Amino acid sequence: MSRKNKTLGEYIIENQASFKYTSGELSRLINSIRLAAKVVNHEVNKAGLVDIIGTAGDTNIQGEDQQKLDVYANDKFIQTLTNRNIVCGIASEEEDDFISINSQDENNQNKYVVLIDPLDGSSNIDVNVSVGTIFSIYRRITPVGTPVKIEDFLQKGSEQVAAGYIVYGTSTMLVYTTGHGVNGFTLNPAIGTFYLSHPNMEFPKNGRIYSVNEGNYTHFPQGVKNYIKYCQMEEEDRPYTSRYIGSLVSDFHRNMIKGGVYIYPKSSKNSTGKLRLLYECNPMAFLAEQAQGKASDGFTRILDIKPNELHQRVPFFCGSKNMVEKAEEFMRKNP
Ligand code: AHM
Ligand code: MG
Repeated sequence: MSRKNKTLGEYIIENQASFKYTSGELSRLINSIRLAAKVVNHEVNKAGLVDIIGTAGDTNIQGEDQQKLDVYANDKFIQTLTNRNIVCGIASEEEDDFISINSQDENNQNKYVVLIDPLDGSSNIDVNVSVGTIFSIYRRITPVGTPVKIEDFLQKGSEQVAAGYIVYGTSTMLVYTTGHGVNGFTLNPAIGTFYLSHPNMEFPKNGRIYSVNEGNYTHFPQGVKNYIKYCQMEEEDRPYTSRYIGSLVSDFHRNMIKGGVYIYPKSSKNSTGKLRLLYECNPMAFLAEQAQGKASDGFTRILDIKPNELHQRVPFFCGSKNMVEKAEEFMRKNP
């Protein structure tokens, strides 16, 4: 990658004026995510070399094993955001409750809360498959200078001011939006700098990839079963190709570049699906819409759902607009 590409730091400064609120606080916040991403990237990349893979012997609120790297990434992001005194609250997949940040400064004027999945797809870590970090940023709704409350976190996705992900893949990328399209930055590991490599990312309107865990097929709603059969049918530009990494960030990233749909539906075993609304689906939905794609729970726009709890789960249909709409058509007929 040549030096003429803009760095993420330069991009943030140049585009600060286009943010809805221009105090520079959001820029500092994105900058601190950039910093934590580099630290986590360093650790993820040496996962095979040192004794860091495996479980930490603990479980998170959903009763899942926490991998050591989940814990590490969680600590790093929380540490960075806390130390730099930028946000007033953080919610994380790895924390049972939200964290209220008491600034040293009595007149803490911090306005932003961050919701984060520090290391998504962590079952892929010990087999050297891409994992990711997902983040979502809101302005608090309770008065500045007071401790944050749950309602600061339970805002509709449409209220997000920024969202993004980091994919730790064959190369490490940070992809984010502040509501003015989606831009992707690739890390040059030799010098530790992110460069703008994918300006104005957009989902192709149509795609030929469907990403769904077909192992759960028998438990899927009839609408999803019929849509999968439709994808496999020998007709027009079909059959489509099936690609499922089991790492939301990576599946989303590939589908945005190549055109495709990601589906994690409800099932007879799990009435609300698996993915978490606040720190997985909402940020991805915001990115999808900013990239001309679409995201719904099969019926309703994800960003319009009013959350009622921090770790709420929701069925997720996300990707190329026409593909999501086709899947929704099947869902309406056979919910
Ligand atoms: P996690 O937050 O525990 O890592 O779970 C989320 C992940 C997504 O990245 C991925 O798309 C999905 O779970 C895969 O689930 P499954 O193995 O059930 O197909
Ligand atoms: Mg996750």
